[in-house]
Amino acid sequence: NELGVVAVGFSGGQCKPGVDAAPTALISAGLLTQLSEDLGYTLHHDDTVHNYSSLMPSSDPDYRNMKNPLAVSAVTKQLSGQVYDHAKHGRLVLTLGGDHSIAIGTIAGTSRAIKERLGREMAVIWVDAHADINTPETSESGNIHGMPVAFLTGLAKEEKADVFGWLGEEKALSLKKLVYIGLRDIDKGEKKILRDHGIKAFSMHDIDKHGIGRVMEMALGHIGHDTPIHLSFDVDALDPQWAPSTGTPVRGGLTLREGDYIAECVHETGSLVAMDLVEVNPSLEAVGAADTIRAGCSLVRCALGDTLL
Ligand code: DIR
Ligand code: MN
Ligand code: MN
Ligand code: MN
Repeated sequence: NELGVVAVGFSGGQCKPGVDAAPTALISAGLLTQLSEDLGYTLHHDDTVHNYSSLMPSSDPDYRNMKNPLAVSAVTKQLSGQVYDHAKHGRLVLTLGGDHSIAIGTIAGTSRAIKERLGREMAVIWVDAHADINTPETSESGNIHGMPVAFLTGLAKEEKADVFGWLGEEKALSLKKLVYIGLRDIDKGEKKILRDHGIKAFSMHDIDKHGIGRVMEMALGHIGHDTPIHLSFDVDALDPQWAPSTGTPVRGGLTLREGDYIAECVHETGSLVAMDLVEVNPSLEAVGAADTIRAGCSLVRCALGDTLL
């Protein structure tokens, strides 16, 4: 039960400060202690919340409509190496964000390690109110945390090495191995991408219609038995009632139990190889920060094997 932990204090994929403080808040709430003492993991952690300050460019003008392109690219490139170094040893990798742009690094790192170790393509379960599949051209905000899936799947391409060109030709993630859960705020350009490519997605409508139990059966059925799974969990998938302290809250989301249930089902597959928990922003909604942090800790514990009975 070896667990690699990477704490990423980075907020440059969106415009609100504070999301960089999430790893410290989650760790101070006892998350890592619970994972080692209650769940029995052997932790591999450098006891550092990385802010990648040495990688920050002195100037970072918008490029192809992207904000902070050099910073996000440099951080995610470095992070992909950190995650890869854990995953190549067969460790489960937990990354505490940070905004969701960091998934460019975590998924690139896990995907490469799984290909090398097992000769397999992994699947990604992306739990989020948003699809984060904008290309620089379809994005209305220019925020890269709305684009990670497009870069990872090759829908968005860029030659420049210092603007995600380092991702290279080989796709980190196949569109066929991607499943969304919890969607409810999708930009117009993203809807067209989801439709045109037939991407598997379970929106809040599907959860209302079938219930979370059936939705998880269908989502895991799509991925197929015995496929390594990277779970990328944006805390804004939860309803703001449970997780108000996040940059882009959207009403009508998952209950705390539905979120935990998703994580529990992924654990039960025995195929989880990595998890990201992102977009907790303790500086927003001061009153709700403690609830949001508590919800984040609960999601991680459930994905890592905590059970009710
Ligand atoms: C929006 C919001 N689709 C964008 N995305 C967010 O900026 O591209 N993702 N908030 O988590
Ligand atoms: Mn997201
Ligand atoms: Mn989101
Ligand atoms: Mn939107």
